Amino acid sequence: MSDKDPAIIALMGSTGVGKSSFINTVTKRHRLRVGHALDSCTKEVQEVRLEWGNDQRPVVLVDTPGFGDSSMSDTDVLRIIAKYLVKSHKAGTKLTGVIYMHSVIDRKVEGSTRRIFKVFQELCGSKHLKQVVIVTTWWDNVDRALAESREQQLCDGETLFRPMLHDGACMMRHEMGHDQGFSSAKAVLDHLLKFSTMDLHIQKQLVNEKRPLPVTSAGSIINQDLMRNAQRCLDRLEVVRGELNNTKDDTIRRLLLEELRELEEEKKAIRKEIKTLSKKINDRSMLWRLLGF
Ligand SMILES: Nc1nc2c(ncn2[C@@H]2O[C@H](COP(=O)(O)OP(=O)(O)OP(=O)(O)O)[C@@H](O)[C@H]2O)c(=O)[nH]1
Ligand SMILES: [Mg+2]
Repeated sequence: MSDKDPAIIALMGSTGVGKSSFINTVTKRHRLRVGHALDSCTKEVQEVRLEWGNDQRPVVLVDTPGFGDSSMSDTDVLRIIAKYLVKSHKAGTKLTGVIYMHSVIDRKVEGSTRRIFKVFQELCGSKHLKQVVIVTTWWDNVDRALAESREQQLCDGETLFRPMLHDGACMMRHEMGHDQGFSSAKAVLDHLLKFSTMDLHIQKQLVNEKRPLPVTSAGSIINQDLMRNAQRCLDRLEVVRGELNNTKDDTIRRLLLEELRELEEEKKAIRKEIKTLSKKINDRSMLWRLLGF
């Protein structure tokens, strides 16, 4: 890498944790749109270029759509991120660091948070974890002692951040403080800019091994969830249809018909997600055959 090549740092995480805000803080300008209501905000990958530090080092911060979006599935988000990573890998522009953002406002670390982090973990792989920082946000919105105890739990929990931290990633805080968060964001960037470039696990799997997205380590987590949901949906459809055939009670029939309608909608949504995850027709028809869709 020459000195002129920009250092590329990607930001990932759930929707609303403050990825776009972090970039705006770093640039000291409102370059990216941030969310205001409950709706998710960033819908595509956006690169923000800047000159960083005394030596005006070129840096590109890569904003990504958040997982758990109100209008996009996690499959859509993973596909958008994967597409960007493949394109940049093929163009020979490698990443220098990755930031995973997590809000300390999350009272409980629920199933979806664990799943999103697992996808992220698999996307990174186990090499170069020194170049990954888990950044906690929203410190100003939670009682300090409570936020600190949550932070401790996040590091201690066997299944969440601990394995990644154990393998070299680090955890840092992004706090508003007296300068609207600039110094804490600066500390994160300065830390990552010490490293040279690297490939993420998913880039190797998609580009070098030419794997389709559903059979990458990250894609397969979403794929398995889709399969489970599809199976549950199909099983329930069968039960509801059976019950409809066996009952004459109008009230029960109305309820069953309502459930049938909802299940058909869910089946349609799962089918759409399979289509998103598996662009190649062969992978897709294999999945559909498997599910009897
Ligand atoms: N109080 C507080 N608000 C924050 C913090 N970080 C972000 N916000 C607010 O949270 C909202 C969402 O922030 P964004 O930066 O759009 O979040 P995002 O991670 O980019 O979300 P997506 O684009 O949907 O993935 C905005 O209104 C921000 O002002 C924080 O640390 N503290
Ligand atoms: Mg955003």
